[in-house]
Amino acid sequence: MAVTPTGRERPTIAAEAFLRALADHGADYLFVNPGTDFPPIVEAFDRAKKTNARVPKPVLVPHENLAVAMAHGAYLMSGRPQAVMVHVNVGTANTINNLANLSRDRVPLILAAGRTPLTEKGAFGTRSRPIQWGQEMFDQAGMVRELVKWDYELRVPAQVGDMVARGVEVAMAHPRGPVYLMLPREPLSAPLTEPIAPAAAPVHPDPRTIATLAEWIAGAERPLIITTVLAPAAVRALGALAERCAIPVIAHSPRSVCLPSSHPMHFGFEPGTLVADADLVIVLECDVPWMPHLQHPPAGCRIAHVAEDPFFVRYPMRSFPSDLSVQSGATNALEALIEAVEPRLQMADARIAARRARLTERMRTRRAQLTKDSAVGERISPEYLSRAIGETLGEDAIIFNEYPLRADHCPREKPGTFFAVGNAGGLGWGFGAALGAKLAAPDTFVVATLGDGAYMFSNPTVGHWVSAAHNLPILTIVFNNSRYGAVRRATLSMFKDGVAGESDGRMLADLDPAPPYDEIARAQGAYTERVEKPSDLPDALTRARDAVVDGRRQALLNVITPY
Ligand SMILES: Cc1ncc(C[n+]2csc(CCOP(=O)(O)OP(=O)(O)O)c2C)c(N)n1
Repeated sequence: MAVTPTGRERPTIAAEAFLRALADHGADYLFVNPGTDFPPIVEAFDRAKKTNARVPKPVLVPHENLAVAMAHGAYLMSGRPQAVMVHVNVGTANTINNLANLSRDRVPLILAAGRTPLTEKGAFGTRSRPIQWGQEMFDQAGMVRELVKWDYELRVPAQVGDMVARGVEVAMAHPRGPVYLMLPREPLSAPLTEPIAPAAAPVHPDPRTIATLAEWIAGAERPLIITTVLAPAAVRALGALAERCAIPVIAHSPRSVCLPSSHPMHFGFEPGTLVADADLVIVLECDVPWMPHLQHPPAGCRIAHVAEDPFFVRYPMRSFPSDLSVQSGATNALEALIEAVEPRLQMADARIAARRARLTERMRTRRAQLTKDSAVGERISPEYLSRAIGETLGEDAIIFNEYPLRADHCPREKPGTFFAVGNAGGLGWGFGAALGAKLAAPDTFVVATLGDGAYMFSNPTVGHWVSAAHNLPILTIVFNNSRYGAVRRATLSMFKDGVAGESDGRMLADLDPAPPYDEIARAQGAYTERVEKPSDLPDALTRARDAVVDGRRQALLNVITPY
């Protein structure tokens, strides 16, 4: 009950219970883009302000796709479930791009949407605008059902707490992922009693499969681990296992730091000859370990898949061979493996030492090549830019990369300091994810490295507004090559000798004339520079970092880098 200014008691409405249930289940924020379905939510937030009820902090985001990206970034910082609420079917439609990214990245999100009022007259909250007829759908959740684990519509107001509890439970159950709730105005504004509820446990490996894999590791001549995304605890465990057993690690299409760059077993990002030579490949939390049309392990090579969901059951087609599946979170699996492998290594010591020596030599060659590739040239190459970012911005900078950063050249030593757009590849993710990370971890220095195409997809006016309005100073670095490089490369990879090749694949890939991104962002209050000369780059990066870290101001570098 809340008390009105006239002393009258107000019964709690379902929207208040909804917000409190979100907070009770660990949602610190509700990223919102509202509409005519929101009056009960607005009322509930205002009541909470008055009564000091614990509810998520409301974060207004003027585009739904950016709101979902922010939730993604906040989760990567906090590990806690996130919540977004949007306007009925049309707002839901605008979330789908980043919802695809977040779904493939297994981020537990409560995506809530209003639903047009169910009734045409009579009930409190009934239809009051013509659009509320047009916005009704036969199956609103059908738009997102392929991307969410569960969906539910509030029909009985008293169920709202249980509905949030169930939604969080499903979202947090491994493998994690988004769920979708629909909240029509009438039940959301109805009076009721209150909620509360549970949490889901991580997945542990079967000891027998771990024993088999430990046996295989101990007996292997040329083992290899390929991974894509790991939590910080798993990075440490992987570092220990790879070091102890001299197993090279490839981070294929990585979405997190998988191993510190300087780790002696970090062999970069392409499976290449290592996979073609291997006699044991451990595919660790990795959906696509190699590109079947380019390479594959040799016949007779043992292949083990270790992941929360080693079968990637939500992928319609995926047929990498497998001799063993270990269904477990990576940290639990690696820790169990380290224990199980040790007693089996006595007979393997000489073999491991010989392999370590071979790999050390190979690493020397690799490092020399990397130094050569990122050397300063006449123009700013993406390799040089990536190295300068890694070296100048410091090891604590948390980088959100939407494609252009060359991971080979950007040293990342600490787990949790690099994240990349997921395999769904929905452009328009990085800027929002970086803003969400800054919100959830305000004391960190957050950097978004974006292609000029990706930056435009991110809805930059909205992003810079969010940065200013919610006081979220981050550094955005635009890799400006005035083109969709990826589209051009794809065209040339198929039609280099076709007519498209004659114009260098520029058709549909050209972004000239490039807008003055720096001037536009400056008009929205950012510290900005346009950087064209390689010699200017380190100082420009330092000034931009200082503007963000010391000046607490958002910054943008428009770096001209032809590629
Ligand atoms: C929402 C969405 N639309 C289109 C694409 C297809 N796409 C993939 S990469 C790319 C170009 C990216 O250009 P940019 O960010 O400038 O990076 P570059 O390729 O030049 O390094 C496009 C359009 C996509 N991934 N997502």
